Amino acid sequence: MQRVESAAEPQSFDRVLSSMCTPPHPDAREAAERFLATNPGDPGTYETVAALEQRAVEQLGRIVELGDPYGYVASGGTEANLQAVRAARNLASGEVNVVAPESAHFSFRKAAEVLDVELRLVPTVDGRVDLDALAAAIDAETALVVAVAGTTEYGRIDPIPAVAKLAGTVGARLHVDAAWGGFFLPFTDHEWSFADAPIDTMTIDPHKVGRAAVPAGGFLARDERTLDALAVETPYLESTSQASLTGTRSGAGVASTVAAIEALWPAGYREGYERARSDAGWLAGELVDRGFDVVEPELPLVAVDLPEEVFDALRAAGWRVSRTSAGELRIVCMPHVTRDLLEQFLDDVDRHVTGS
Ligand code: 0PR
Repeated sequence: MQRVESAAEPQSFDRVLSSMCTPPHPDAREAAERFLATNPGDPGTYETVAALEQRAVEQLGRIVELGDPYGYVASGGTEANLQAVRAARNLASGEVNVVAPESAHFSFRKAAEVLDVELRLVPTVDGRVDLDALAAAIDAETALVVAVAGTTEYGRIDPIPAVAKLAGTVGARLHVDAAWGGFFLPFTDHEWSFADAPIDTMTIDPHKVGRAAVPAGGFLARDERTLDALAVETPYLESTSQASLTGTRSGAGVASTVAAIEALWPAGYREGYERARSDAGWLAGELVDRGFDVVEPELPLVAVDLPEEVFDALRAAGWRVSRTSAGELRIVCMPHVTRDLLEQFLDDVDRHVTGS
Protein backbone atom coordinates (compact mmCIF):
# COMPACT_ATOMS: atom_id res chain seq x y z
CA MET A 1 0.00 0.00 0.00
CA GLN A 2 1.14 3.46 -0.80
CA ARG A 3 1.70 5.67 2.20
CA VAL A 4 0.13 9.11 2.06
CA GLU A 5 2.11 11.76 3.88
CA SER A 6 -0.09 14.04 5.95
CA ALA A 7 1.58 16.99 4.26
CA ALA A 8 0.88 15.64 0.79
CA GLU A 9 -0.66 18.06 -1.66
CA PRO A 10 -3.76 16.97 -3.57
CA GLN A 11 -3.00 16.44 -7.24
CA SER A 12 -3.75 19.39 -9.46
CA PHE A 13 -6.67 19.58 -11.86
CA ASP A 14 -4.23 19.98 -14.68
CA ARG A 15 -5.08 17.31 -17.26
CA VAL A 16 -8.24 16.14 -15.45
CA LEU A 17 -10.74 15.91 -18.32
CA SER A 18 -13.36 13.29 -17.43
CA SER A 19 -14.18 14.15 -13.83
CA MET A 20 -17.22 15.95 -12.50
CA CYS A 21 -15.23 17.43 -9.64
CA THR A 22 -13.62 20.85 -9.94
CA PRO A 23 -11.87 23.26 -7.56
CA PRO A 24 -14.42 25.08 -5.42
CA HIS A 25 -15.01 28.81 -5.78
CA PRO A 26 -12.66 30.66 -3.38
CA ASP A 27 -15.61 31.85 -1.25
CA ALA A 28 -16.89 28.28 -1.08
CA ARG A 29 -13.51 26.96 -0.01
CA GLU A 30 -13.29 29.56 2.73
CA ALA A 31 -16.83 28.85 3.96
CA ALA A 32 -16.18 25.09 3.92
CA GLU A 33 -13.16 25.50 6.16
CA ARG A 34 -15.05 27.68 8.62
CA PHE A 35 -17.97 25.27 8.94
CA LEU A 36 -16.01 22.02 8.76
CA ALA A 37 -16.83 20.87 12.29
CA THR A 38 -20.49 21.86 12.40
CA ASN A 39 -23.27 19.29 11.99
CA PRO A 40 -26.47 20.28 10.20
CA GLY A 41 -27.79 16.87 11.26
CA ASP A 42 -28.30 18.36 14.73
CA PRO A 43 -30.05 21.68 14.08
CA GLY A 44 -30.89 22.11 17.77
CA THR A 45 -27.18 22.44 18.54
CA TYR A 46 -25.78 23.88 15.31
CA GLU A 47 -28.35 26.54 14.61
CA THR A 48 -26.27 28.72 12.33
CA VAL A 49 -25.51 25.96 9.89
CA ALA A 50 -29.13 24.78 10.07
CA ALA A 51 -30.28 28.28 9.05
CA LEU A 52 -27.70 28.26 6.28
CA GLU A 53 -29.10 24.97 5.03
CA GLN A 54 -32.55 26.56 4.71
CA ARG A 55 -30.92 29.31 2.70
CA ALA A 56 -29.20 26.73 0.49
CA VAL A 57 -32.52 25.01 -0.18
CA GLU A 58 -34.15 28.33 -1.09
CA GLN A 59 -31.27 29.22 -3.39
CA LEU A 60 -31.42 25.82 -5.08
CA GLY A 61 -35.18 26.26 -5.37
CA ARG A 62 -34.62 29.46 -7.32
CA ILE A 63 -32.27 27.68 -9.73
CA VAL A 64 -34.77 24.88 -10.40
CA GLU A 65 -37.80 27.23 -10.44
CA LEU A 66 -39.48 25.87 -7.34
CA GLY A 67 -41.07 28.64 -5.26
CA ASP A 68 -41.56 26.79 -2.01
CA PRO A 69 -38.82 24.16 -1.95
CA TYR A 70 -38.28 21.38 0.58
CA GLY A 71 -35.03 19.48 0.79
CA TYR A 72 -31.53 19.40 2.19
CA VAL A 73 -27.86 19.32 1.31
CA ALA A 74 -26.97 15.67 0.88
CA SER A 75 -23.63 13.92 0.69
CA GLY A 76 -23.92 13.83 -3.09
CA GLY A 77 -26.02 12.74 -6.01
CA THR A 78 -26.01 9.13 -4.89
CA GLU A 79 -27.73 9.94 -1.60
CA ALA A 80 -30.18 12.33 -3.26
CA ASN A 81 -31.15 9.73 -5.86
CA LEU A 82 -31.50 7.06 -3.20
CA GLN A 83 -33.74 9.33 -1.14
CA ALA A 84 -35.99 9.97 -4.14
CA VAL A 85 -36.47 6.23 -4.54
CA ARG A 86 -36.98 5.80 -0.81
CA ALA A 87 -39.62 8.53 -0.61
CA ALA A 88 -41.52 7.05 -3.55
CA ARG A 89 -41.37 3.58 -2.02
CA ASN A 90 -42.49 4.82 1.39
CA LEU A 91 -45.40 6.74 -0.11
CA ALA A 92 -46.60 3.75 -2.13
CA SER A 93 -48.18 0.59 -0.85
CA GLY A 94 -47.54 -3.01 -1.79
CA GLU A 95 -45.03 -4.14 -4.40
CA VAL A 96 -43.30 -1.29 -6.17
CA ASN A 97 -41.01 -0.84 -9.11
CA VAL A 98 -38.87 2.06 -10.32
CA VAL A 99 -38.45 2.77 -14.02
CA ALA A 100 -35.39 4.63 -15.29
CA PRO A 101 -33.58 5.02 -18.61
CA GLU A 102 -30.46 2.91 -19.17
CA SER A 103 -28.57 6.19 -19.17
CA ALA A 104 -29.41 6.80 -15.50
CA HIS A 105 -26.45 6.98 -13.14
CA PHE A 106 -25.41 3.74 -11.42
CA SER A 107 -26.50 5.22 -8.10
CA PHE A 108 -30.04 4.05 -8.96
CA ARG A 109 -28.77 0.47 -9.02
CA LYS A 110 -27.39 0.98 -5.52
CA ALA A 111 -30.66 2.55 -4.41
CA ALA A 112 -32.72 -0.34 -5.80
CA GLU A 113 -30.48 -2.87 -4.11
CA VAL A 114 -30.41 -1.13 -0.73
CA LEU A 115 -34.16 -0.48 -0.76
CA ASP A 116 -35.02 -3.84 -2.28
CA VAL A 117 -37.18 -2.45 -5.09
CA GLU A 118 -37.29 -3.65 -8.66
CA LEU A 119 -35.44 -1.37 -11.08
CA ARG A 120 -36.61 -1.51 -14.69
CA LEU A 121 -34.13 0.01 -17.12
CA VAL A 122 -35.53 1.33 -20.38
CA PRO A 123 -33.50 1.69 -23.61
CA THR A 124 -32.50 5.08 -24.98
CA VAL A 125 -32.46 6.57 -28.46
CA ASP A 126 -29.53 8.92 -29.06
CA GLY A 127 -28.92 8.94 -25.30
CA ARG A 128 -32.50 9.94 -24.35
CA VAL A 129 -35.16 7.66 -22.95
CA ASP A 130 -37.23 5.83 -25.58
CA LEU A 131 -40.77 6.96 -24.76
CA ASP A 132 -42.46 3.92 -26.31
CA ALA A 133 -40.26 1.61 -24.29
CA LEU A 134 -40.98 3.68 -21.20
CA ALA A 135 -44.73 3.43 -21.81
CA ALA A 136 -44.37 -0.33 -22.10
CA ALA A 137 -42.31 -0.62 -18.90
CA ILE A 138 -44.54 1.29 -16.49
CA ASP A 139 -47.54 -0.23 -14.76
CA ALA A 140 -49.81 0.26 -11.77
CA GLU A 141 -46.97 -0.75 -9.40
CA THR A 142 -44.56 1.87 -10.72
CA ALA A 143 -43.88 4.16 -7.78
CA LEU A 144 -41.26 6.30 -9.47
CA VAL A 145 -40.17 7.23 -12.96
CA VAL A 146 -36.69 8.71 -13.30
CA ALA A 147 -35.64 11.18 -15.99
CA VAL A 148 -32.13 12.53 -16.42
CA ALA A 149 -31.32 16.16 -17.14
CA GLY A 150 -27.70 15.83 -18.20
CA THR A 151 -26.61 12.20 -18.40
CA THR A 152 -23.26 11.19 -16.95
CA GLU A 153 -21.96 9.68 -20.18
CA TYR A 154 -23.24 12.02 -22.91
CA GLY A 155 -24.85 15.01 -21.20
CA ARG A 156 -28.25 14.22 -22.74
CA ILE A 157 -31.56 15.58 -21.44
CA ASP A 158 -34.61 13.33 -21.42
CA PRO A 159 -37.90 14.76 -22.78
CA ILE A 160 -39.11 15.55 -19.27
CA PRO A 161 -42.65 16.91 -19.97
CA ALA A 162 -43.41 13.78 -22.04
CA VAL A 163 -41.94 11.52 -19.34
CA ALA A 164 -44.09 13.35 -16.76
CA LYS A 165 -47.20 12.68 -18.83
CA LEU A 166 -46.45 8.96 -18.97
CA ALA A 167 -45.71 8.82 -15.24
CA GLY A 168 -49.03 10.55 -14.64
CA THR A 169 -50.95 7.84 -16.50
CA VAL A 170 -50.02 5.28 -13.81
CA GLY A 171 -49.92 7.67 -10.85
CA ALA A 172 -46.14 7.33 -10.47
CA ARG A 173 -43.94 10.03 -8.99
CA LEU A 174 -41.35 11.75 -11.17
CA HIS A 175 -37.74 12.28 -10.14
CA VAL A 176 -35.32 14.31 -12.28
CA ASP A 177 -31.60 13.69 -11.88
CA ALA A 178 -29.96 17.03 -12.67
CA ALA A 179 -26.96 16.24 -10.44
CA TRP A 180 -24.50 17.43 -13.08
CA GLY A 181 -26.69 19.39 -15.51
CA GLY A 182 -28.64 21.48 -13.02
CA PHE A 183 -26.23 24.40 -12.86
CA PHE A 184 -26.02 24.63 -16.68
CA LEU A 185 -29.65 24.13 -17.63
CA PRO A 186 -31.11 27.47 -16.42
CA PHE A 187 -29.18 29.09 -19.27
CA THR A 188 -30.56 26.79 -21.97
CA ASP A 189 -33.97 26.37 -23.62
CA HIS A 190 -34.43 22.83 -22.31
CA GLU A 191 -37.56 21.91 -20.37
CA TRP A 192 -36.20 20.39 -17.20
CA SER A 193 -37.31 22.47 -14.18
CA PHE A 194 -40.16 22.25 -11.66
CA ALA A 195 -41.87 24.99 -13.70
CA ASP A 196 -41.72 22.89 -16.86
CA ALA A 197 -43.32 19.68 -15.59
CA PRO A 198 -45.02 18.14 -12.52
CA ILE A 199 -41.72 16.93 -11.05
CA ASP A 200 -41.85 15.59 -7.47
CA THR A 201 -38.16 15.41 -6.58
CA MET A 202 -34.86 16.49 -8.08
CA THR A 203 -31.15 15.94 -7.57
CA ILE A 204 -28.93 18.98 -8.26
CA ASP A 205 -25.40 18.82 -6.90
CA PRO A 206 -23.58 21.95 -5.73
CA HIS A 207 -20.33 19.94 -5.57
CA LYS A 208 -20.26 19.44 -9.33
CA VAL A 209 -20.91 22.42 -11.65
CA GLY A 210 -22.12 24.48 -8.66
CA ARG A 211 -18.51 24.90 -7.47
CA ALA A 212 -19.18 24.11 -3.81
CA ALA A 213 -16.77 21.93 -1.85
CA VAL A 214 -17.24 18.16 -1.73
CA PRO A 215 -19.48 16.86 -0.13
CA ALA A 216 -22.52 18.86 -1.24
CA GLY A 217 -25.35 17.15 -3.07
CA GLY A 218 -28.80 18.65 -3.46
CA PHE A 219 -32.09 16.89 -2.78
CA LEU A 220 -35.22 18.92 -3.53
CA ALA A 221 -38.90 18.11 -3.26
CA ARG A 222 -42.03 19.92 -4.34
CA ASP A 223 -43.94 19.18 -1.14
CA GLU A 224 -43.36 18.60 2.54
CA ARG A 225 -44.99 15.19 2.33
CA THR A 226 -41.87 13.90 0.63
CA LEU A 227 -39.61 14.90 3.51
CA ASP A 228 -42.16 13.52 5.97
CA ALA A 229 -41.96 10.20 4.15
CA LEU A 230 -38.20 10.18 4.76
CA ALA A 231 -38.16 11.40 8.34
CA VAL A 232 -37.43 9.19 11.30
CA GLU A 233 -37.89 10.26 14.91
CA THR A 234 -34.81 11.43 16.77
CA PRO A 235 -35.80 11.02 20.41
CA TYR A 236 -32.65 12.33 22.12
CA LEU A 237 -32.07 15.39 19.93
CA GLU A 238 -33.76 18.75 20.38
CA SER A 239 -35.09 18.47 16.84
CA THR A 240 -37.72 15.75 16.60
CA SER A 241 -37.01 14.13 13.24
CA GLN A 242 -34.38 13.73 10.57
CA ALA A 243 -35.01 13.24 6.86
CA SER A 244 -31.41 12.92 5.65
CA LEU A 245 -29.87 9.50 5.12
CA THR A 246 -26.61 10.30 6.88
CA GLY A 247 -26.64 11.34 10.53
CA THR A 248 -23.66 13.55 11.24
CA ARG A 249 -23.04 15.63 8.14
CA SER A 250 -20.33 18.13 7.41
CA GLY A 251 -21.47 21.75 7.57
CA ALA A 252 -18.77 22.39 4.98
CA GLY A 253 -21.09 21.26 2.20
CA VAL A 254 -23.92 23.46 3.41
CA ALA A 255 -21.84 26.61 3.98
CA SER A 256 -19.91 26.26 0.76
CA THR A 257 -23.13 25.77 -1.21
CA VAL A 258 -24.50 29.06 0.08
CA ALA A 259 -21.19 30.84 -0.53
CA ALA A 260 -20.82 29.50 -4.07
CA ILE A 261 -24.38 30.32 -5.08
CA GLU A 262 -24.16 33.80 -3.56
CA ALA A 263 -20.99 34.44 -5.53
CA LEU A 264 -22.09 32.94 -8.84
CA TRP A 265 -25.88 32.95 -9.28
CA PRO A 266 -26.81 33.84 -11.89
CA ALA A 267 -24.13 35.84 -13.74
CA GLY A 268 -21.12 33.72 -12.79
CA TYR A 269 -22.80 30.43 -13.62
CA ARG A 270 -24.11 31.88 -16.89
CA GLU A 271 -20.65 33.01 -17.87
CA GLY A 272 -19.25 29.59 -16.94
CA TYR A 273 -21.90 27.87 -19.03
CA GLU A 274 -21.32 30.09 -22.08
CA ARG A 275 -17.60 29.48 -21.92
CA ALA A 276 -17.97 25.72 -21.44
CA ARG A 277 -20.49 25.51 -24.27
CA SER A 278 -18.27 27.39 -26.65
CA ASP A 279 -15.23 25.28 -25.69
CA ALA A 280 -17.16 22.02 -26.08
CA GLY A 281 -18.43 23.10 -29.51
CA TRP A 282 -14.96 24.14 -30.57
CA LEU A 283 -13.39 20.88 -29.37
CA ALA A 284 -16.07 18.77 -31.06
CA GLY A 285 -15.44 20.64 -34.34
CA GLU A 286 -11.67 20.15 -34.11
CA LEU A 287 -12.11 16.43 -33.49
CA VAL A 288 -14.58 16.07 -36.38
CA ASP A 289 -12.10 17.89 -38.64
CA ARG A 290 -9.56 15.24 -37.74
CA GLY A 291 -11.94 12.53 -38.90
CA PHE A 292 -13.10 11.20 -35.54
CA ASP A 293 -16.68 10.27 -34.66
CA VAL A 294 -17.97 12.74 -32.08
CA VAL A 295 -21.25 12.61 -30.19
CA GLU A 296 -22.79 16.05 -30.78
CA PRO A 297 -22.63 17.86 -27.42
CA GLU A 298 -25.98 18.89 -25.91
CA LEU A 299 -24.50 20.12 -22.65
CA PRO A 300 -20.75 20.85 -22.40
CA LEU A 301 -19.57 17.24 -22.60
CA VAL A 302 -17.81 15.81 -25.63
CA ALA A 303 -17.60 12.07 -26.30
CA VAL A 304 -15.20 11.02 -29.06
CA ASP A 305 -14.32 7.68 -30.52
CA LEU A 306 -10.52 7.47 -30.47
CA PRO A 307 -8.43 4.43 -31.31
CA GLU A 308 -7.60 2.43 -28.20
CA GLU A 309 -3.86 2.95 -28.57
CA VAL A 310 -4.39 6.73 -28.66
CA PHE A 311 -6.51 6.54 -25.52
CA ASP A 312 -3.80 4.48 -23.80
CA ALA A 313 -1.09 6.89 -24.93
CA LEU A 314 -3.06 9.87 -23.58
CA ARG A 315 -3.48 8.13 -20.21
CA ALA A 316 0.24 7.35 -20.19
CA ALA A 317 0.96 11.02 -20.94
CA GLY A 318 -0.89 11.94 -17.74
CA TRP A 319 -4.31 12.88 -19.11
CA ARG A 320 -6.99 11.84 -16.61
CA VAL A 321 -9.54 10.57 -19.07
CA SER A 322 -12.14 7.85 -18.90
CA ARG A 323 -14.45 6.10 -21.34
CA THR A 324 -18.17 5.65 -21.79
CA SER A 325 -19.48 2.09 -21.67
CA ALA A 326 -19.44 2.17 -25.48
CA GLY A 327 -15.76 3.13 -25.38
CA GLU A 328 -15.75 6.83 -26.30
CA LEU A 329 -13.38 9.13 -24.47
CA ARG A 330 -15.38 11.67 -22.41
CA ILE A 331 -14.31 15.26 -21.98
CA VAL A 332 -16.42 16.99 -19.34
CA CYS A 333 -16.05 20.76 -19.69
CA MET A 334 -15.93 21.55 -15.99
CA PRO A 335 -14.86 25.03 -14.83
CA HIS A 336 -11.18 24.05 -14.62
CA VAL A 337 -11.15 22.76 -18.22
CA THR A 338 -9.91 25.81 -20.11
CA ARG A 339 -9.49 26.35 -23.85
CA ASP A 340 -5.76 26.35 -23.24
CA LEU A 341 -5.93 22.92 -21.59
CA LEU A 342 -8.04 21.60 -24.48
CA GLU A 343 -5.49 22.93 -26.99
CA GLN A 344 -2.73 21.05 -25.18
CA PHE A 345 -4.91 17.97 -25.22
CA LEU A 346 -5.48 18.25 -28.98
CA ASP A 347 -1.75 18.69 -29.53
CA ASP A 348 -1.22 15.41 -27.69
CA VAL A 349 -3.98 13.71 -29.67
CA ASP A 350 -2.28 14.84 -32.89
CA ARG A 351 1.08 13.65 -31.65
CA HIS A 352 -0.22 10.20 -30.79
CA VAL A 353 -2.39 9.82 -33.87
CA THR A 354 0.43 10.60 -36.26
CA GLY A 355 2.87 8.79 -34.00
CA SER A 356 5.32 11.67 -34.23
N1 0PR B 1 -26.31 11.56 -11.10
C1 0PR B 1 -25.56 11.90 -12.15
C2 0PR B 1 -26.21 12.33 -13.43
C3 0PR B 1 -24.16 11.83 -12.04
O1 0PR B 1 -23.40 12.12 -13.09
C4 0PR B 1 -23.58 11.41 -10.81
C5 0PR B 1 -22.10 11.32 -10.64
C6 0PR B 1 -24.44 11.08 -9.75
C7 0PR B 1 -25.80 11.18 -9.93
C8 0PR B 1 -23.90 10.64 -8.43
O2 0PR B 1 -23.33 11.70 -7.77
P1 0PR B 1 -22.25 11.53 -6.61
O3 0PR B 1 -21.03 10.95 -7.24
O4 0PR B 1 -22.08 12.91 -6.10
O5 0PR B 1 -22.84 10.63 -5.59
N2 0PR B 1 -21.34 11.30 -11.77
C9 0PR B 1 -19.89 11.16 -11.81
C10 0PR B 1 -19.59 9.86 -12.52
O6 0PR B 1 -20.02 8.80 -12.09
C11 0PR B 1 -19.24 11.16 -10.48
C12 0PR B 1 -17.78 11.38 -10.60
C13 0PR B 1 -17.27 12.59 -10.19
C14 0PR B 1 -16.91 10.42 -11.06
C15 0PR B 1 -15.92 12.81 -10.25
C16 0PR B 1 -15.55 10.65 -11.15
C17 0PR B 1 -15.07 11.85 -10.73
O7 0PR B 1 -13.75 12.11 -10.75
O8 0PR B 1 -18.89 9.94 -13.52
